[in-house]
Amino acid sequence: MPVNSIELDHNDNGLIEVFFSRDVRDRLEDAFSQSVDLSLNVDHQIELAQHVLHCAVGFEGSQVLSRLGASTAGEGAVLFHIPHDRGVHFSPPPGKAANQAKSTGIVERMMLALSSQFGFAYAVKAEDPEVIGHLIPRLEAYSDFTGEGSQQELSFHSENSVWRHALPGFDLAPRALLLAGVCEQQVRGPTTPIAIVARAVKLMDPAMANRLRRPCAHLSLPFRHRREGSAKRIGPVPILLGSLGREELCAALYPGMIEFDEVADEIALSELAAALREVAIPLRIVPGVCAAIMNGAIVHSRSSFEPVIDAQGRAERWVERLFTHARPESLLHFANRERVFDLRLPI
Ligand SMILES: O=C(O)CCC(=O)C(=O)O
Ligand SMILES: [Fe+2]
Repeated sequence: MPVNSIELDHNDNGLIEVFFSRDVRDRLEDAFSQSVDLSLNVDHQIELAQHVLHCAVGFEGSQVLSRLGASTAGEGAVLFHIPHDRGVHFSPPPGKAANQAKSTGIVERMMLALSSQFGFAYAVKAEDPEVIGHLIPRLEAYSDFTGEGSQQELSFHSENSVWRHALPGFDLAPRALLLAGVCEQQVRGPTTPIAIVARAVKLMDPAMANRLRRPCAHLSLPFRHRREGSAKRIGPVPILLGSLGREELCAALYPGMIEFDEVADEIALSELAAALREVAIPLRIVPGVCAAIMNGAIVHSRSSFEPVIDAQGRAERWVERLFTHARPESLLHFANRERVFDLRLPI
């Protein structure tokens, strides 16, 4: 069995970095090198990838991973240094499958393998057709507030916040998200800062923080989830959840996503936003890293950038994203195929 297959580095800012030994990296790179097709047999591919990872890291390594996944170690922000696909310089052009832009599937299999520690891997149909989504800047989405946009900063947000409240009793928001780099925009590429919400709340006036614990906010559905004839927002709901020192933020702070009835609540949110910027951990999601982020305890953002896109529409930046859920039976109320769920608000 491999000894010291995994090493952890605890940063003062709260981020835990995970390094696999040379031997483990080589084994994973070998075992995961075949190209990937996520249109079929996703359960099986996840089980296989997880088995390979566990065999590579051994029992002690698996223990380390499961503690990170259970959040009993750390504050919910983990950066895995992973083997990755080599020689990939561009994303697939619009409309083309990811596996046409590269011949190996190392990043996807690493994400599938790691996802099991954080829950049940899935995607939301309104955003992604397969369990792993592709965050690629597109010219037609240049000024959108989505993962395909680039001109606008995506301010701090938790993912799919509305789905935490939309069906009372069913938390349909991801427990965690994994973000991994496939290729990188070399010049002036974006950053993906993250922030530990509890650390930010500690910097706030407690009375202001308490305002956000009241049902004070109306949350809009993410842009791509909105449907003709269906509600476009829910609320009022609290946006700061949880006990002192372990707060979670359930909101998206970019324009158009949140409305308050009282101006004082808006001021409280700007105070929180400033505190989040103060504790922010600068990350770049580039080849060789996979960030695992507990959704809510950690919020993430993406800086604005000018995307580099060639004449065929291929971007230099390509990030992959996967959600995990803690209670998949809640998702099973919705139509699904290969772990992609068609979430809908009740009429
Ligand atoms: O592109 C990134 O680095 C993150 C994008 C993001 O937060 C999103 O698509 O929700
Ligand atoms: Fe996001």
